[in-house]
Parts: sequence; C-alpha cells; structure tokens
Amino acid sequence: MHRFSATKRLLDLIGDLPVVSNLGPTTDELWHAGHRDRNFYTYGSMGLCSSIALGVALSTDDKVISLDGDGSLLMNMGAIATISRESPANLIVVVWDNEQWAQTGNQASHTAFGTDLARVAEGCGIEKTATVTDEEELESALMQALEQDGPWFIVAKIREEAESMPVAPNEPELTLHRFRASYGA
Ligand SMILES: Cc1ncc(C[n+]2csc(CCOP(=O)(O)OP(=O)(O)O)c2C)c(N)n1
Ligand SMILES: [Mg+2]
Repeated sequence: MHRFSATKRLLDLIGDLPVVSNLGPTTDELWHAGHRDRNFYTYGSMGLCSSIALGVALSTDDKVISLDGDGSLLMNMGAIATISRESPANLIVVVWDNEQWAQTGNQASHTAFGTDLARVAEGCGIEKTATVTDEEELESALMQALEQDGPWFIVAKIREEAESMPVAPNEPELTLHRFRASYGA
C-alpha cells in the first residue's frame, strides 16, 4: 500500500472530520490529496502529531484522525500511554508504518526490526487496534473506527514510492488559525 493513494481513500471516507498530520511526507501527501480547512499539518514538531490530535479529540465530540509516522511515534512512545490514560472515544490514530525515517534519508526504523506498535498500544491499554497491509483492510478498519467508540490505533503498513511529492506550503500560523476558524474559534 502507498500512503498517497491510501490518504485519498481516507479523505473520501471521513467527510468533514478533522485530520492532524505528521511532519514530512504525510503532510505533503495530505495537502496534495485534498487540502481542506480541517487539515492540521504539523511542521518540524516530530513526535507531537498524536499528542496534538489527542488535545483536539478532548476538545470536540467529532471523531479526530491522527495520521502519524512510525519514526515519530517511536520518538514519543509515551504519547500512546497518555492516549490510553485519557481514552477519548473519538480519537483514531493511523500510523503510516514504512519502517523507516523517510524524510531524513530512509533510515530503517525499529519497526523494521520487530517493534510492533499495535502491540505497544495494546500493552498501554488500548483495546481497539488493527494492523492493515492494503487499502481494502484500511478502509474496513476505518469504517469500524468511525462507527464504534475508540480510541482506535491502526498501524498501516506502507511502502515508499520512488518519487516523493512536492513539499506542501509551510504555513504554521495560517494552519492554526484556519483550523481553529473551522470550529468557529
Ligand atoms: C526532534 C526532531 N528530531 C529530528 C527531526 C528530523 N526529522 C524530521 S522528519 C523525521 C523522520 C520522521 O519519521 P516518520 O515519523 O517515520 O515519518 P516518515 O518520514 O517515515 O514519513 C526526522 C528524523 C525533527 N524534525 N525533530
Ligand atoms: Mg516512517
């Protein structure tokens, strides 16, 4: 499965629901797949995507989708335990697991050597987990996650494409105000 095509499929499923995206290729591809007011792109703040999504989930009744990366979550694994402790029923974490730190030169991450982030989430107390390897499995896991209470933790195994997407505009302040304004704040 490739992230760009899977991202487009995810956007088709979620309507107007908010998405928080990991820095680097995840944000670039989300922007190209469908820039929208409810996309909260993170820039540079590695490891904080799911923590920011947790904060959003605790502030709204909407389902909130975090599009995180394996390398970033590995750097801030405590975020998974905090998500379990707070247990927001409306949070859906999707980890694009390419088994590498792609943005900085495709160095192999721990998930290439046996670390299983879905089992880490289970160990932290998150009961609703899934590991998916193709778009059909991802779509069915997402549909379940959209219908049933979470928190959900979905590891999506992906392969990097040879060509990376052009970098999305770097607009942190605009992103913050646009996203807040979409909630009337
Ligand atoms: C604290 C910190 N350390 C290092 C970086 C450099 N950096 C940016 S993206 C990235 C890799 C992220 O890996 P992953 O979350 O797996 O996303 P991928 O690039 O594979 O999509 C790194 C190391 C950073 N931005 N911040
Ligand atoms: Mg990665």
